[in-house]
Amino acid sequence: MPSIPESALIRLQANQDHVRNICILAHVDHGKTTLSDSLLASNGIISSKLAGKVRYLDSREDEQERGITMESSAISLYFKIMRRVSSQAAAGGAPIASSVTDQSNNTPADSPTDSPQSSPAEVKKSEEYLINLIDSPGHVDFSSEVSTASRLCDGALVLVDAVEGVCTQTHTVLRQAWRESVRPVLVINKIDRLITELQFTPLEAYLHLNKILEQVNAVMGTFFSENVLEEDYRKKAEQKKKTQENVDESVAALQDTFSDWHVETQDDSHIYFHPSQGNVIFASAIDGWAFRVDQFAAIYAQKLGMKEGVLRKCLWGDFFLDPKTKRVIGYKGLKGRPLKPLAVQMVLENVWKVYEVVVTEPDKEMTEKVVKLLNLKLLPRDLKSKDTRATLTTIFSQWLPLSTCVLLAVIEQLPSPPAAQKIRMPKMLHPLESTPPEPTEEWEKGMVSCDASNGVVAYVSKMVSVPLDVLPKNKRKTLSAEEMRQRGRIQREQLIASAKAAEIGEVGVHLDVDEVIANKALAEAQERAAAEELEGKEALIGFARIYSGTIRVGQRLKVLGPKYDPAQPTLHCSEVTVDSLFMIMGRDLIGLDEVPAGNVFGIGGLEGHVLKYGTLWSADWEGGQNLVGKGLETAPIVRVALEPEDPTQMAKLVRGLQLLNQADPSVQVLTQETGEHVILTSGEVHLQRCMADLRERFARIEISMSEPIVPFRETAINAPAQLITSAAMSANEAQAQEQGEKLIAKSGTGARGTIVATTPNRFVRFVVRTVPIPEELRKYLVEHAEQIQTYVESIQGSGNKGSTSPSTAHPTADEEAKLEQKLMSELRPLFAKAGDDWKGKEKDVLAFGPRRVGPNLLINNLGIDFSRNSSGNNNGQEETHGITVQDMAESVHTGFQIATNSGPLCGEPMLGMAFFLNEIELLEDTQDGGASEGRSKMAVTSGQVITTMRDACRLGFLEWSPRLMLAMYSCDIQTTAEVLGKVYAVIARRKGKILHEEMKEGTPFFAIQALMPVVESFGFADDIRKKTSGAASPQLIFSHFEMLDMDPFWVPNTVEELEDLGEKADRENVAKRYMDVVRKRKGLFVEQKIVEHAEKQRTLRKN
Ligand SMILES: Nc1nc2c(ncn2[C@@H]2O[C@H](COP(=O)(O)OP(=O)(O)OP(=O)(O)O)[C@@H](O)[C@H]2O)c(=O)[nH]1
Ligand SMILES: [Mg+2]
Repeated sequence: MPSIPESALIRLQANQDHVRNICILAHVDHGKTTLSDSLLASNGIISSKLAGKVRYLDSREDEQERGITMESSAISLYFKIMRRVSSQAAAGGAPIASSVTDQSNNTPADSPTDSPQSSPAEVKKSEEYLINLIDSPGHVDFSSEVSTASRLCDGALVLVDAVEGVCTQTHTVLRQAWRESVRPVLVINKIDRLITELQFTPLEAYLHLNKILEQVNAVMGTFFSENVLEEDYRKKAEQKKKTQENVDESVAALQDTFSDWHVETQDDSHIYFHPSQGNVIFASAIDGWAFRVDQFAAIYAQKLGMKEGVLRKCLWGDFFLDPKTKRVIGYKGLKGRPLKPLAVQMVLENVWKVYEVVVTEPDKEMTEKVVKLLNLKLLPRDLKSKDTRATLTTIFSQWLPLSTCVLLAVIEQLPSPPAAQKIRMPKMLHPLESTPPEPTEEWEKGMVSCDASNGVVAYVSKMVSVPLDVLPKNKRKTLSAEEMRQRGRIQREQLIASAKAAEIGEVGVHLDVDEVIANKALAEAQERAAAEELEGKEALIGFARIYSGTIRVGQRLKVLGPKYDPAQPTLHCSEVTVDSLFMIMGRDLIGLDEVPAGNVFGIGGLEGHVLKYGTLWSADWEGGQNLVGKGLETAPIVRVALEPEDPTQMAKLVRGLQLLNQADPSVQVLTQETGEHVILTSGEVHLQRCMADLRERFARIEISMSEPIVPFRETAINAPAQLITSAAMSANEAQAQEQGEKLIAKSGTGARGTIVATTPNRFVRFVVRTVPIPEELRKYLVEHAEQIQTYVESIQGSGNKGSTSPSTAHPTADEEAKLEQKLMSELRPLFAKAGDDWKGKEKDVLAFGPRRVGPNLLINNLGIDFSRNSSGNNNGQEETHGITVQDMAESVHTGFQIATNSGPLCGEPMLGMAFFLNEIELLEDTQDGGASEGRSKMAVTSGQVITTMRDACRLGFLEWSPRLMLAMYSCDIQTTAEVLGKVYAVIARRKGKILHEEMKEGTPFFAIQALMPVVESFGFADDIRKKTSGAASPQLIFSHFEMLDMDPFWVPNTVEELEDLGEKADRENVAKRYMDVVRKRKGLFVEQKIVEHAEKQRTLRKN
């Protein structure tokens, strides 16, 4: 097939109604890249024979090797359809579709719907479309790529494996699409597996497919009801506010009931998938076919003499064909007769038949019959071919071509940029409002109407690193055959001319044979040198979507960073000149002069201005709006320290890390206090990809990598405490502890965990009690981290606008009050349940920690207002040297933050500890006799309060029985029954726990869900793949922290224990092992016996 000229694609960019921006989303390995292959083949980018085999968009070497996509890639496709313009077409007749098929090529028929209905009276009108397609990775490590892709698109093809059904990532991607108002079309892929692998009959397959549809629709249903409930809550809150302002309560009650009715009557039918609505495609990407049931409706309508529209509605569901009357009947009309649903009889059986005669029970004669029946034209060569799979693909490529079906569904079902932006933009700009207001600002109008003549608004969702030699300006021009012939001809003529001139002895001829040859060689050498210089260098290109205006090369634009806040328009904002624009074609880029609104494109010249994502804004407009959205990033959990093998190459590594940080939205690059360079990645596969990138592209040096560093949490429980040895503290801390024994000590009289502490200058004395937070409350704090963060930010934000996180909408004072009210009302019962000490204390929570938002609490138990703000009027508190206890608030708080951020076990953050500040007093100055006054005294004291508070919190913590908490992965594995035992063995060896195991109904597959400590998970995926010969592959997602119920300080103490276990304790203390590894890494003191049993070595070998 011919490849599409670039000019055709560029021309279509301006025709907004004929543009579609779509992405392919699915669980890992459900066939996204394979499906995109067939679409590429339809544009002649790859040969159709190779479609489904090359996985063209997996252009990285490691992607091909591992067979999974790691980076999303984009490509622009051209699609042409012929529409029948006739009265029939107006009534909903199917268009004739054809991707640009070369008619001279050996593919005689374009489409299954071509022949049955066309009549000479009909006029055919061709329509051209541009489809910007993004293939995304399905592996959970790369889920940030899904957020990036869905932000840029208006529609999505959501793939589901017909055998595996709805998996974890299917759920995630559907949610992401829903959140971004991206309209989905469902593709149930790998139907061939139902035929060849599971050997289902068409009826069994039909029931199975229905089950999958139900599963997907159930997922969609939950999103819808969540939305409705949320909106309902918002509406009620608004109404309540109104009624508080004026009318009496009876009316309010009435309104309440009305809103309840409203919920029930909301129509949700449009969100579900049903084959009769045309939003479900059945496909086998590997065999290159796909269909929607309406294709069959077009064929059978004529045969049965029915209206196509009617038949389309009956082709899936409980509808049957009465053999006597030849009428379609419902379930009731069956009257016990064993009829098959129309979907089975008219659709699936046909597909099954083709597989039967070609693959499962090959029969040449039958194949020929079927081919004839389907009105296809196959070459005898194809029919005779021994390769049954090839015959199958040839038949299907004519009968049910995948690209035609999928692209047609995209065009019919998914919205064009103007249609999509009308709905998506208001939601994106006003996420907190149920009915977004009419756009008033110029930019808002431009975005909503997708107006190419307005000012520019674009969103860069990702920076992509491309080799410099791919850029159009650097590309060696590939000459067409004609151009090459032309060049050869000129060179030959020159040679002949010079030879002639030499013959007649003409002087003044400049070109002789040698010169021409030398010139040619020189030109080639120059070209080569230029190419070599570019080789290995990378440029960063922004991957963007333009919502309004037309962007041109040379134009000046404002770049708004992710932290941009309209309230402070000068911060996080810079100006750039657009250096170049590109259409992204997989591995290739096509240079463009301009890009109109509604397209996905690449943009150069942003390096140094955009780190990972940002908004482009017309330079003419004042202010701006931040379009950064919330993604579904998995928390980066695996961290490793890196260093170059050759220490002199440090600069290269640093530069490489910078590039990596820019090119990958979900990696975090840090430099630790120790000077180590650390990267945080979302999982092992992600880590491997980052390392490959660094080694081969960004740094191009050998890099050595530390063992993965896994986070732990420290907590304590109410159990008998072990004797704490100095291992709990570093040598320094222990020493300080000894010296300061009198300053920080446990209270002899107070309850467990009470510490009395005095600052070294003996000016401030306080009593703080550490208590483990009861289970329920702790769970709440962990699960509602996001809510707490919003709350904390809103309090900070109101006092200090601008330092808040880069959210698009700032909560107003009203919303702040609401946030607080909600949080308090939820905390109250939990505090009340926690015990007498806790009751009513939710109002006195001074801070959350660590990082001001974590799951530990600092509680004011002083009975006075203890906050910095109130220090102005010192509430009659005692005052010494002009300093009040309130002045200490900040330092106490900081001490608490430091302690919770790095606990006493191994310097990891605490989880679930509360610190009650019971007393604080300023003592009479005893040391310096009041010499240092006011500010300097304050400075010294506040520093000392921080450290004293920190140590007091740590010591208080150790009064309880300490525990380590392990980061846990939740692990989903699909596997067959044969290797189930092996899977269990691998999980058990890695200290995993099986949560549940379920047989997937109707399939020989088991779905296992397990939990596994992250620290034990390295190499797990490879291990399990090896042990099961690739039959099982796990998906690991960080789930939560779980307590390892083992005291890291436990040693056999009592006589019984010593008797039972011996001095060494045969049972290894796993908690201690984990703790010591971390302490060793951090350079903290580790108590370790180097020689356990110094016995004489014996040789066991007998003579
Ligand atoms: N039997 C069968 N196998 C298929 C089909 N489509 C894809 N596959 C196979 O499924 C495997 C995964 O296909 P990919 O296209 O790489 O899947 P993907 O969704 O792109 O995977 P990620 O990008 O890693 O998430 C490959 O081995 C394909 O050959 C199909 O329709 N039928
Ligand atoms: Mg893929």
